[in-house]
Amino acid sequence: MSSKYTLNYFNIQGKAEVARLLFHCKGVEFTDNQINFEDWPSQKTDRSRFPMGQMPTLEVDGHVFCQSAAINAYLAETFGLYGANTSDRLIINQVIETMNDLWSDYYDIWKNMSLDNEQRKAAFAELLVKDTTKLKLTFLESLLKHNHDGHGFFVGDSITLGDLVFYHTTGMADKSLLNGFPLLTELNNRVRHSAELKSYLDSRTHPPMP
Ligand SMILES: N[C@@H](CCC(=O)N[C@@H](CS)C(=O)NCC(=O)O)C(=O)O
Repeated sequence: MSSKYTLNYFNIQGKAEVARLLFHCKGVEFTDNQINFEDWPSQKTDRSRFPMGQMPTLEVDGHVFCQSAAINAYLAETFGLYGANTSDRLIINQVIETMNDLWSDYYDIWKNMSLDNEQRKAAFAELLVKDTTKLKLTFLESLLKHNHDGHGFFVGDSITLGDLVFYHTTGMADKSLLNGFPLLTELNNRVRHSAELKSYLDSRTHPPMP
C-alpha cells in the first residue's frame, strides 16, 4: 500500500517547492497543504504538526518530519530521484551545496532591511556579475558537461534532485543570472518543459517568495 503524504508550508515556493516538484515529477499523490501567512500564528504552536514551530513539515502516514533538506533527500531517495549510485549522489550533492551557497548570497541581500529598493536592485545586479557567482556557475556547467556533453541532466538520463534544486533556485533569482551559460539555460528549459513537470508548472500560481 502506498504511503499517505501531506506537505505543510506557506502558499509560496520557498523551502517546500523542491519537495512539491519531487512529488509531481514522480506523479505521487500528496496533499499540498498551503497555509496563509495570516493563519500561521494560530497553527505554529501545534507541536504535533510543527515540532520546531516552522515549516515545511512532511507527514508520512501520520508521522511528522521537518527540515527541508532532509525531506527532499528522503523523497528523492524514496522515489528513485537521487541517482543510481554514490558517484551520482556525490554530483547531485555538489549541485545542491553550490546552489545553497549561491542562494545564501542572494538571500542576504533580499533580507537586508537597511537597503531601499534602488540599493537592493543595485546589490543584486552586482552579485549577478561577481567573479564568485560566475565561478559557481562555471563549476556547475562543467559538472553538467560530464554527462551527455551537457545536453541532458546532471546525472543519468532523466531528472533527479540535483536538476530540481538547480531549476528551483535559479527560478527564484533574476533571469539574467544564467546569461553566458548556455548549457545551464538549456537545462532549465529542459526541466521546465519536461513531460513530468510541464502541466504542474503551467498551472502553478504560488509566487517564489512572499
Ligand atoms: N532549516 C529549516 C528552516 C525552516 C524555516 O526557516 N522556515 C520558515 C519559512 S522558510 C518558517 O517556518 N518561518 C515561520 C516562523 O518561523 O514562524 C528548513 O530548511 O526546513
